[in-house]
Amino acid sequence: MSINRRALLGSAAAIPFASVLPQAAGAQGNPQAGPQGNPPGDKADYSLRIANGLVELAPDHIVSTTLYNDKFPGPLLRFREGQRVVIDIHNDTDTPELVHWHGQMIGSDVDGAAEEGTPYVPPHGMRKVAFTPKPSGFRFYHTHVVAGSDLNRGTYTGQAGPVYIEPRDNPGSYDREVFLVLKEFAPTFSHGDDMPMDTLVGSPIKALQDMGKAADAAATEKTKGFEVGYDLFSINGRMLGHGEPIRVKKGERVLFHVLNASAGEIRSLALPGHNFQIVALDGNPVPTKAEVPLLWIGTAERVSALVEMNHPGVWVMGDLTDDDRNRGMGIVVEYADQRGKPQWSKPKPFRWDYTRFGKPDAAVATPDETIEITILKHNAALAGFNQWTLNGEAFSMESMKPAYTIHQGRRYRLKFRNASDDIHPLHLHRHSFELTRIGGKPTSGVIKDVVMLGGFQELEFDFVADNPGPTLFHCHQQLHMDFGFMALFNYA
Ligand SMILES: [Cu+2]
Repeated sequence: MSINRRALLGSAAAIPFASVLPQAAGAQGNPQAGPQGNPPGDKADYSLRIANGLVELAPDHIVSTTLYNDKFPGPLLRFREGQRVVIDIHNDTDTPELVHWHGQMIGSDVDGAAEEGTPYVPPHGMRKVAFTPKPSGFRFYHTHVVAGSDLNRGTYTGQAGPVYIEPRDNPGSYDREVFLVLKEFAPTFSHGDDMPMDTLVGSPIKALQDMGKAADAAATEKTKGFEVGYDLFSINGRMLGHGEPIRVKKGERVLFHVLNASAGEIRSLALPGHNFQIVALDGNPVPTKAEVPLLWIGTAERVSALVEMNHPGVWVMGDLTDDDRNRGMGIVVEYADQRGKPQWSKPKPFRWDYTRFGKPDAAVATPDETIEITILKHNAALAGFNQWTLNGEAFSMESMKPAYTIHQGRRYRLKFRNASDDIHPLHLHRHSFELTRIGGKPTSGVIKDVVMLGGFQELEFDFVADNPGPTLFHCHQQLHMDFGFMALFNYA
């Protein structure tokens, strides 16, 4: 059965954000204008307004934060691949802002990272941006400013929203589409270390553990630095039990597009009695559509998964961590004609293995160059915050010195060695990459823009330098990127 997705989206009660209609109906962009850049005269297709506002997570849990268009998540923006869009970004706050178009291959001047040279949207000002969206699939947009020790800035706020770039061809068959945005609110600093266990396949590497131990021994501070914890958890801006349920019928095939919009948490998601068939990771179709019992989603990762509704009842689709789920990280899935209290049951432990979704033969192109990057944590080295170094260097926001020069057309392999116990969601701007080795296993065909690197593990991915302009690489944990875990690639 095939149903018009746009019509369904408009009628789906479970989605609290309506698709934003283009302001100028039928606006095709201006084919005469340049392909990218700042088009002062062009009429906007969309507008985003950055302002402080309130999110009602539940009647007794209303939080004040910075939002796009006065809601969380920000409006779902549906673009068409290859069709230029013009967006007015208004900033009603007192501080400069940046909107990053995560996962798109666009120019450095509009990508939304100051390190790449994107101009800020000035306080109480606006900036018009134009770009040609690509590639197709599930992307998102979020703020890219430094938060540092300010938990009212950066991705700790409510500045995140989904983007869907319509492909030229419609992939796969499903009855309807549901977007889920996972997000914590009310952040606080702590010294707790609640990194989830049993998340990723692969074993710690002894040499990396030794390197981590040596760094700990050399550190003047013996205790680890601040971490960020949260009081409130939500899906689509509502705590579990306080939003509209996802209403389904037996036999329906529902395509879930799940975005982890956290500032730094790794999330899990399970629906008792149901499996997820993974069709795309970070919006890119996977070569092997494997079924999994639950999802592990790193910060800023997206998972698109089909669920066949074949287990009638009223269920909690939620996070595996009881505390987080009980404080809101879940949504009710309700079959037609089913009544009663939503049921949860804890799934068996399941470790995420990206290679399950790769090509069976794992044959991969040979890179032109391999760059090795070793990641080290320096306990509480910066006024109580952990400092992060890549090959011994912490990124400097003052000098913004590029770490690597790359050449257009060349294929680069980045080999990461994680000498820390943290899982890092590694993100490359303006390019996609192909996983070539992870958790000790070779793979190919899995195309992503964020990937989780396990504690004391290694991973390798390849990217082709095919989008000239300064290009930022960083850990997507706000706390890590703000304290050194970034590097800039410049094209020769
Ligand atoms: Cu990190």
